[in-house]
Amino acid sequence: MANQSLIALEDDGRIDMAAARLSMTRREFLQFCAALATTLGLPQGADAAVAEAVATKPRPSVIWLHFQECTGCSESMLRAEHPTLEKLILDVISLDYHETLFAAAGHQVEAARHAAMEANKGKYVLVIEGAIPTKDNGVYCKIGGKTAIELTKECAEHAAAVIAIGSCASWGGMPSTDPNPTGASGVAKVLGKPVVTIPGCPPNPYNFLSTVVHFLTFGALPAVDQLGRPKFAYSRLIHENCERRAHFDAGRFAMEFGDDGHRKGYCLYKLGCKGPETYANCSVILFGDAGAGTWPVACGHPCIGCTEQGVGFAKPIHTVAKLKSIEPSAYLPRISEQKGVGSSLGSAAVLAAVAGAAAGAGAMAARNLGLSHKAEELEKQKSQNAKANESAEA
Ligand code: FSX
Ligand code: SF4
Ligand code: F3S
Repeated sequence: MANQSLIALEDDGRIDMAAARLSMTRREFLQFCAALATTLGLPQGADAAVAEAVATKPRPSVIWLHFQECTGCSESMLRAEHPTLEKLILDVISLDYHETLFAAAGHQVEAARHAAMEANKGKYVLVIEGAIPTKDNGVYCKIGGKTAIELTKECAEHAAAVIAIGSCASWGGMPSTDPNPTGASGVAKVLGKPVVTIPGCPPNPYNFLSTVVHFLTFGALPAVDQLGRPKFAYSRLIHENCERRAHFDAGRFAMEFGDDGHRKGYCLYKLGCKGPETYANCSVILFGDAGAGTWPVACGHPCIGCTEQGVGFAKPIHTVAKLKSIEPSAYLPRISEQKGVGSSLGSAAVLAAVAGAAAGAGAMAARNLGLSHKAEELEKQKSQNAKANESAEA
């Protein structure tokens, strides 16, 4: 059935302008918004609302604080392999304060934060990266003379929404590892109220982008689970959609790194893979933009459960996981069948239909756009080389 809402946007000049801004064609832009709506599990027709919002709505002001962390969240968001992802993120938000990216320092940068918060009072989104040390009145992390506790409370007071990005900000993550000498805690614990969390160490930037696009489109954050994680991304176990799952079901396991089973791509359960007790969409949308198969398990390393409180940074890496579901996958290929290389937007969309809301078609679309940019660059290079050869021969 034709999507009338999207067709209605065909002659809308604002869509052309937005596509040009993002160096996309109109088709790529609409395709991307449709895929993003699928990722978010939105009903049919919502893709037009997403496209209109991304094209026309004022970008929400974002205040981004850093506490105890490695800056991996910002790094993974801004250092994608190709320009599409960070361009999209920086196009849908107005990053008005970010300690790592700001050129200014000292009082100047503090003044910028105050000015942005004042100008957007009640409307800005507060993003917190890193854990908050709570021991000894929070003395272990101070910025501009204020503790992370004070800054969190001050900035959250007039925020329209608070997002804890990364496992550190979500519940303490790596800095809270036993014996947690600084009392590293998550944002919700410090504020005493729930916030949206996007765990992962680092988290997948597509999950942040999709969350912000939801806020931009509907003025509200997406539905979350009991730990504050958006359901569209964290409602399924990694194990449910893992490409090695057929080996698990058939009892084929790698027993040691580098052994025959490991080299053949067998299941990593016995090496300590925490996929069976970790909720996240890594096995569906993969990770980063470095090419096909880029997520821990595909690279041959067990999932350490970085998105799961009580698993990542809590359980030893090589202890076996608790099985939360033993039902075999209904749609992944059996081990006797050829496995494709990487996923396509089409396969992600089919997966969305089968697996429900959390398939991450938007991530696939952005990835494919990046790959098509790469293909274009290669083509350009080829024709330049051909021309150079022609003129050399002449
Ligand atoms: Fe690092 Fe972020 Fe891990 Fe933490 O990501 S990648 S230590 S979740 O806060 O910078
Ligand atoms: Fe994949 Fe790990 Fe599950 Fe094996 S245990 S199927 S490697 S998620
Ligand atoms: Fe983390 Fe496991 Fe995904 S280690 S990145 S949750 S595969």
